[in-house]
Amino acid sequence: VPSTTKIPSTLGELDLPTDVRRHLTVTLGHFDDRQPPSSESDKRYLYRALAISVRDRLVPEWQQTWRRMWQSDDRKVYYLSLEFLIGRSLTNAIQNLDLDDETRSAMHAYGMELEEVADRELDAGLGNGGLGRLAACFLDSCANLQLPVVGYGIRYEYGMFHQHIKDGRQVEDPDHWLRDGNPWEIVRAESTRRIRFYGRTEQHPDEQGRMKTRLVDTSDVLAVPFDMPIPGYRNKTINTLRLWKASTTDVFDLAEFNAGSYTEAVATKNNAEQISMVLYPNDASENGKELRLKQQYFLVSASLQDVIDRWVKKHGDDFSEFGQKNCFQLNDTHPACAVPELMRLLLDEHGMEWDDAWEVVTRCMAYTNHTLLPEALERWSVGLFSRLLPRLLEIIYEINARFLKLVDQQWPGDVGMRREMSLIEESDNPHIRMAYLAIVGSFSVNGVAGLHTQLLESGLFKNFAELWPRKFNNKTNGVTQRRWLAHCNPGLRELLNETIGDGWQTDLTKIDQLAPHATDPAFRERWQSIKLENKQRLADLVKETTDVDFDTSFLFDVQVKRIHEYKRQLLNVLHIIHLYDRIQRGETAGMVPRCVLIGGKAAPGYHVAKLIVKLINDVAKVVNADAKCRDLLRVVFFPNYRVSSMEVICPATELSEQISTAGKEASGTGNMKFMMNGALTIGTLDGANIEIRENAGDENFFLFGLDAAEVVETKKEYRPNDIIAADPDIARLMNILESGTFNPDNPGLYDLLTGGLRSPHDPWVTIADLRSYIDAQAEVGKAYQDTDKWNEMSILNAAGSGWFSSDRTISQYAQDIWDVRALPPLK
Ligand code: DL6
Repeated sequence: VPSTTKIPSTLGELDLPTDVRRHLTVTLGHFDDRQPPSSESDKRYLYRALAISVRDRLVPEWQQTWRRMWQSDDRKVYYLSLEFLIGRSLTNAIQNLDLDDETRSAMHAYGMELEEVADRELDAGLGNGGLGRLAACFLDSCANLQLPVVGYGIRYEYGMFHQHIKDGRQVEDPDHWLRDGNPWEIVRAESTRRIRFYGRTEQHPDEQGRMKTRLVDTSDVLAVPFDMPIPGYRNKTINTLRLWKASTTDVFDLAEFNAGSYTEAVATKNNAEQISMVLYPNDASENGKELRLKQQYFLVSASLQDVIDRWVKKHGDDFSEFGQKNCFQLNDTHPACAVPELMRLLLDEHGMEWDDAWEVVTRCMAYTNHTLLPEALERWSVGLFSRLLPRLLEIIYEINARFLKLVDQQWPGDVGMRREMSLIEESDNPHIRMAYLAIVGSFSVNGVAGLHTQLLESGLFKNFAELWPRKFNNKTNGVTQRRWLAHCNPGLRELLNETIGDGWQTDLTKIDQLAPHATDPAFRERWQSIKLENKQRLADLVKETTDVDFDTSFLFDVQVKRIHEYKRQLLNVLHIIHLYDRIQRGETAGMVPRCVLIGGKAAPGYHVAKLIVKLINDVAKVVNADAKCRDLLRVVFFPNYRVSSMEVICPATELSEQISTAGKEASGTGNMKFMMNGALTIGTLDGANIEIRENAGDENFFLFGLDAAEVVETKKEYRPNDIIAADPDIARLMNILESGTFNPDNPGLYDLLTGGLRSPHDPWVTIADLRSYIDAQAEVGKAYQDTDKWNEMSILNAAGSGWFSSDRTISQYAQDIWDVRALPPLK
């Protein structure tokens, strides 16, 4: 479309109901448009027709935003991430485009509520957990702030697995989220890129006779881009998430096909397409798989080529300003190959010299770290790298050689320091340390919460922080209040709008105006009745998915996140067993009735995490079947926890469990979603909990456990068996667990877990924190009994959540790291 052409805000003259009908019958060829739709499949057709109609309404502004982006010479940002945990798009688009009334009445014409239709959308589960969901929140905030940011990721055919529970155990099913098609994507085949794997390097003279390196005999795969719109909030800005799908270079090997080797010919295609077939379902472990490295390089190479191609069209081969005008934010080390790949493109394909190319690279790369667990730091074997990406390995060696000279200058003659800081970990099977590569190649390195950044600087990356103190900075995470409050908690949204105006939806700092209302009895009553409605909505969902009755008069106590030892779901279970023990012994005075919900996925290869899932289910089974517990305790393991279930869980939660071993959780973001929705936190001094407590007020936070420094001290002389023996409550609950109460048919099943708890080498020091946790839970119970006080604390938590908007986080990235401004209006 020529840039002068005015694109109408709706395509054609059709109103929404007519448009839906047209898409249902003409675009989708669905002939049965009876009202209301009679089958599940009819409802899915209706969802798609509505989604396409909404998409029609954002396409014109999407095109305009794209033009605004490229007409300007201002700096651009590319957020490179192997994960974008988007969830659902329809209700988000409806909210941000202000189409609620229209879409609602269009669905009424089909005898359907909007929510019922929207529920047919499958989550885009292209991420594991925190890191992927953060990327999605960030894109939302970038669009809200109208920043020139493009997200780059992979269009996995299968997202995060679907978890179902069989006999208490996690079973994984493939998540074919694209099975009905994806109305939100537009394929841009014209921007397909070629990605080159394997092969070998050779030297050749360029036009000026300089020796240059080139890759030959490679095995190539195509990267085909699919664009997804990221609508800003009512601001006519629609940013882009570009997801790459792998495709073969030739549909079939014709020679083989003609020779009758049909299977072999098709295998080539399948091999190539495997790269974008499935998301690796690991959050913080299991590195080293060849296909995973292929995915990483595939994303990085396609995205860099995309950006460079656009640059060359405008600036030719002059890259002198490329570093000033472009910035790549690496979401953890997964896209760290961007450092040597950009070097390769500049050196080998655009004729630059090393120093100039390095200057460009180190001006435009920035790295975010998301984990303190050393086992989660990526390392790739040199052997694998040399086969798969031989030219990149040569470049990494050269980067390392030059970097080690700098280390020598800083610490002359210190061989130990060279070994410690080298990008190559030397051994019989040497490995590349991807975090070090990312640090050396970036101008900025950030952690995701205050404590996390401090611990990176003083621990994991200490030497680097000493060498380059100004590279390191903190950017405490945030979440988008538009999804995690306005959309998921309509009752609270309306109350906030009425009380403090609707400005908080784009500026969450305004939510502090709630504080004075915390002591107003009438306001507290409304606050509580909204919570009650949300609890009923969750109770219905729990009943539907697990057949357990949640009583809405009980305290709703929730822990949802990936299942991992450091997150200590086990600590939560031990407390449940303690309550169960008290009930059995009739010691229930002052006990507040609770519904405990735990949800999350365990990595399929993580045996201990899967055993924890089984234990939670077994404990739930015993508790829920026990008549004595009926009035005091209910427990569920909520299956297949995902973005769309959190949208129901978090508005209903009253107590948010953030109980990781201090010093292990980088930040957490679920903790922020709960806080915004008025939950109180029981938590350790870990990750962003510390900042949550500061903002909510110490008196509105249930603190327990060792802090990070105390954890380190405790580990020096840790004797959990002594703690157990000295504390009758703990001794009894351990005895209940160890005597097979929850596994009568499977003796010894939980020995691995109980052995871990009792081990002096337990890295998570669960028993050390148990007494303090039980006591803090008792405080929670007491506080809950004073309803007025509890509501006051709840309101003050929401009022203190302004800091945790991803708009704040992204403004800080934009100012301190990216140095970018809002998109100018269209010329
Ligand atoms: O920064 C987002 C999120 C943090 O909130 C969590 O604390 C952290 O565990 C998570 N990290 C990962 C680890 N993946 N890697 N590497 O998901 O990041």
